[in-house]
Amino acid sequence: MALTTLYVELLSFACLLAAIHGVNGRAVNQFPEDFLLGAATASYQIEGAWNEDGKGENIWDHMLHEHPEYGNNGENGDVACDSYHKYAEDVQALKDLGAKVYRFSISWSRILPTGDLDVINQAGIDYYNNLINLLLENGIEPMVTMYHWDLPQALQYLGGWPNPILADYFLEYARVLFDNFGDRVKWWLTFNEPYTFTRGYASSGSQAPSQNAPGIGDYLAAHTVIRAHGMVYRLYDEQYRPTQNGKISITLNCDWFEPYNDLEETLEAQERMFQFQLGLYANPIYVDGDYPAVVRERVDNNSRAEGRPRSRLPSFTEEEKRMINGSADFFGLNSYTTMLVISAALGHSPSMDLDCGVLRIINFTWPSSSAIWLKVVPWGFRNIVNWVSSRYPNYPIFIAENGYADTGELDDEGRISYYGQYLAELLKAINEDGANVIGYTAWSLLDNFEWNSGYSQKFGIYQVDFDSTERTRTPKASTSFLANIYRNMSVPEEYFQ
Ligand code: GOI
Repeated sequence: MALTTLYVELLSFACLLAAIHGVNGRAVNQFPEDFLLGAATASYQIEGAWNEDGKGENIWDHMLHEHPEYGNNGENGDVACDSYHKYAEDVQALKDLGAKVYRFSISWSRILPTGDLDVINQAGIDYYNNLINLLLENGIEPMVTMYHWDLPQALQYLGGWPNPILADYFLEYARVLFDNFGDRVKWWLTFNEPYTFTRGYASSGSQAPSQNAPGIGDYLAAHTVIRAHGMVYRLYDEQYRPTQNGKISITLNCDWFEPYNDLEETLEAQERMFQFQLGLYANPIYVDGDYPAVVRERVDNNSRAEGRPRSRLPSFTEEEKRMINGSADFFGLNSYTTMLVISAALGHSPSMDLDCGVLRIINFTWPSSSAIWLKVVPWGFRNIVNWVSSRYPNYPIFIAENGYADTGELDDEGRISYYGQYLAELLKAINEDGANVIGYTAWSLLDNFEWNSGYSQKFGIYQVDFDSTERTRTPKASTSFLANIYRNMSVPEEYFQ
């Protein structure tokens, strides 16, 4: 063989290697060895038993009982998947899926029916102890969300999250969780998607508690939530980490925002959208203890123009900034889709929409799901993971939610295609772009109560028969598809072509 030929051969061999292997020498379709793959749920969406064994009323119970018209055909979470009684079947489903981690949430009012320490409901503690112990017996790590939107109604009577005292109540609740479960739970998330649930103080008819105070109540709620998160992180760090040695963070939601065109003002709008949705929370926690400059400036200016004596966006004290800055062990991210963004003066005055000044557009030419907001845009997932990885470096990322909605069929080709493509893009971000991602919990283990959409939108890897009192769980086609990925720790190569 001529030397030149050998050289060409070597060169093409090297190219082939580069195609198969990413930046870190692992095949691009392979997850890192210690990567945690699993599934997620939330208390109100699956447990049911809304008033059993001493559980107190929460804001979703309250809102949907008072206002069934805010739900889908009057549906609510009174029974849901009945996981309060059927948790052993959920654990079996996780085991069959080959999940290494189960992300679930604890219902605050099942543990503390009044939200305070005057009543501690032992039946509630027993329920979560049974679940946690069964998970561990089956080799599945519990990841606990402390708050997935189900505030004790008793605390809403105090005004809910806009009332700063809620941070103190949340701290005491967290202490009860660490005391009772922290010996076995090593993964904690304080809040799920504060951007989403603080909408409950901005408008009525969708998110509980349905309080109409746009541009004021939502910022006040966010402020309390960020303080509460920081306080709980410091509590864990100082009093529990030395003996319990777990990890604690928050999970924030952000989809990819694709600029509608390449005008400078559109690129600025894209940046603003990221900062008003993600930066509002991530900047204080992961950057410098304070709100992003663009958010501070725009809300302050608008507040002044409205003739107010103070900004609608509160300020942290220097002590609070120090407490909040760096209050996370990793970056929890929920992401589902991509939207187009363009600069626009929209929304009523006052409102966060008007402060932000960005129109989000659903691109109806992209492949759809059964949820109008959820378009299947796998490349956007790679983009948002890389955006988070570069803007908030030094923090490993845990994808706490990602999933697809359909109408519940067992032969769920759409879900298979979604997970195949999205996980392939996630692997490209990890293995080709160098993002440090440590885990992924698919939303959701089960078809469940999808908030305002009730039982009409199905996100489950397992089907649940809501017409049967048994709430029978049945694997879908996607169950074995994901089980293969979870077992092999790799995504089939066809999703990389
Ligand atoms: C998670 O939230 C959540 O943690 C889980 O509990 C949940 O089960 C899972 O997702 C699945 O949903 C038409 C701007 C009406 C404002 C079109 C742009 C309303 C409002 C399109 C775009 C749709 C995931 C409701 C995050 C709430 C669904 C946040 C996704 C809001 C719309 C919009 C629209 C818009 N969102 N959620 N929405």
